[in-house]
Amino acid sequence: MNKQAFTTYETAWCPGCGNFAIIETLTGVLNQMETPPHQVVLVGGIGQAAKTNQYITANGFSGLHGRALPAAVAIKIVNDDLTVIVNTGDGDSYGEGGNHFLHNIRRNVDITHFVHDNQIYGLTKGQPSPTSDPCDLAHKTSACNLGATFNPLLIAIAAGATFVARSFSGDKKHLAQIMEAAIRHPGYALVDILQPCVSFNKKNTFAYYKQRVKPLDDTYDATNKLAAIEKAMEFGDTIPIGILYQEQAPSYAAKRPELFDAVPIVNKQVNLGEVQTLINSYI
Ligand SMILES: Cc1ncc(C[n+]2csc(CCOP(=O)(O)OP(=O)(O)O)c2C)c(N)n1
Ligand code: SF4
Ligand SMILES: [Mg+2]
Repeated sequence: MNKQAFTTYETAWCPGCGNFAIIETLTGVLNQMETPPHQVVLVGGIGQAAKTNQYITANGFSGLHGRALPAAVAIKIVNDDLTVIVNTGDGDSYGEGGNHFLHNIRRNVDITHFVHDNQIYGLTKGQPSPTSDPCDLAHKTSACNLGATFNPLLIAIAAGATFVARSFSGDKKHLAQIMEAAIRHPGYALVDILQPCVSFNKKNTFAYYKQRVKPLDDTYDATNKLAAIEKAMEFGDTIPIGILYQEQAPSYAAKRPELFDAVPIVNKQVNLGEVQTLINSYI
C-alpha cells in the first residue's frame, strides 16, 4: 500500500496547539500499519480534538457532544471489518460523555479511544473540564476545579478497561508506540494523551509536562491491576506515561458471535417481507 495513503488537510487549530503532534503521529502510525483508509473510521464528538476526523483522509463521523463512544461502538458492531478510532477531548469524553465512558468500557468493544487531554474546554475558550487541576486560587493562571479532579485512568481501570495508557503529545516516538499498541489491542483501549492548549491553558504547558512526564520503566508489570491502580493515582510532580494496565479478556465480539459472524451486519441480506411482518405486529 502507498505509505502516504493517510494524509492531513489544513486545520483550524491555533499555531503551537498540542493537537498537531497527535494528528501527525496518528497518520504516521496508520500509514505504518498499512490498513487501507477505506477500512478506517475516525469518530469524534464536539470540540477542538473532536475535529481530528475532519482533517485526515479516512472515513469520519462527528457525533453530538459527549456521544462519540456510542457512535463508534455502533459502527464497530455493524461492520466488524472496520478499524474504529475515537479522537476527542477530555470534556467530550469524561464530562458530557461521562456516562458513555463508564458503560462502554464495560462492554469491551474492540475500538480505540484517544483522548486529547488539554485539561480544559478549548473550543469554548477555556472553562474547566473534569481533568482540570484542583484550584489554587492564590496562583490561578487557568480554569481549575473547585470540586474533585476526575482521574480517567483510575476510573477506567476500576470500570474494567482492558487497555489503559497515557502518553504526551510532546513525545511523538512514545506516542506512536502507544497508539499502535492501542489499535492492535483486541478490545476497548483508552489512551489519555497530554495535549497542551497553548491559547487557554497557561498552567499545563509543554514545559510543565516535559518536566514531569516519566516513562514507565522496563520492570513495570502492566498485568498487575493493583500496581496499575496505584500508578494511576500518581499525577503531580511526576506523571507516569506508558501502558499502565493491559489484560487479555473476551471482547464484545467474542461474547456475541451471532453479531460478528463471517458476514458483517452491514452486508447481510434484508428480507423486507420479514421487516413488514415485524412492523405489522406493532400496529
Ligand atoms: C450539548 C452541548 N453542550 C455544550 C456544548 C458547547 N461545547 C462545545 S465544545 C465544548 C467543550 C469541549 O471540550 P473538550 O471536549 O475538552 O475539547 P477541546 O475543545 O478542549 O479539544 C463545549 C462545552 C455543545 N456543543 N453541546
Ligand atoms: S484553543 Fe487550545 S486546543 Fe483549541 S486549537 Fe487552540 S491551542 Fe488547540
Ligand atoms: Mg479539552
